[in-house]
Amino acid sequence: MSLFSSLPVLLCVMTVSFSNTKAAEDAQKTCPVVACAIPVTNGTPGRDGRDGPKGEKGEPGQGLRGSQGPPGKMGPPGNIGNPGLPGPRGYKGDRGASSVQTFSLGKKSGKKLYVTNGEKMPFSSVKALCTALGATVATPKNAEENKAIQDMAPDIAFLGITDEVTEGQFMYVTGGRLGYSNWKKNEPNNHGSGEDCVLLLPDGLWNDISCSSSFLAICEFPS
Ligand code: FUC
Ligand code: CA
Repeated sequence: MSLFSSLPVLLCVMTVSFSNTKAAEDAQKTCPVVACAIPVTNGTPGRDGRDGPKGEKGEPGQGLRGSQGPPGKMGPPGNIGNPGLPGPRGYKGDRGASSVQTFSLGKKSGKKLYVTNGEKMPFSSVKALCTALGATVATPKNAEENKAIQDMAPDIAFLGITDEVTEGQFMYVTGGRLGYSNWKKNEPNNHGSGEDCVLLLPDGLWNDISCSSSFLAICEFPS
């Protein structure tokens, strides 16, 4: 094969190198050598164009509904509620120490200390009160102590003396027979259904009385 006969093939190959089909056709029309023996094939596809605008939202699908999702997060706390109803009444308070503190607790050397809460009560309660204080029921063992109790007592008071063990035989509740007494005239008389306890009257004299009657409680601490 001569160099001349191979030329049209080379030219045709050159024309199909254009980047678009229109340019290739034009080139084919203007090609000076039309007796091209080899048919020109289509070129490779061009690059993709840009994305088009977004389409409209589609209709809901017809498939099966999915399972329910988990519960959402807990919401914020609610507002504070209304005040509740009043509570039940409380228990009665104790007596407090004010009655004891009403009296001077200054204690002279060699003298008993007498204290009272100012309350009247049966003799059994007087004994219980004084025991609770670590004391005993006020009991004058001589005229001086009788006067000391008389001076501090704001009312008729029980003394720590009874004849509960043997009628007519008054003794100290702490034990022992009386070594001092200050009976009022015609006392003790064991009046009525019986009087086994002893009162210190405002004038300092004594009267026997029922132990279930209520009178002032006075306790004593030893000297
Ligand atoms: C006198 C006293 C009694 C009692 C009576 C009302 O008889 O001896 O204890 O107080 O009065
Ligand atoms: Ca009496």
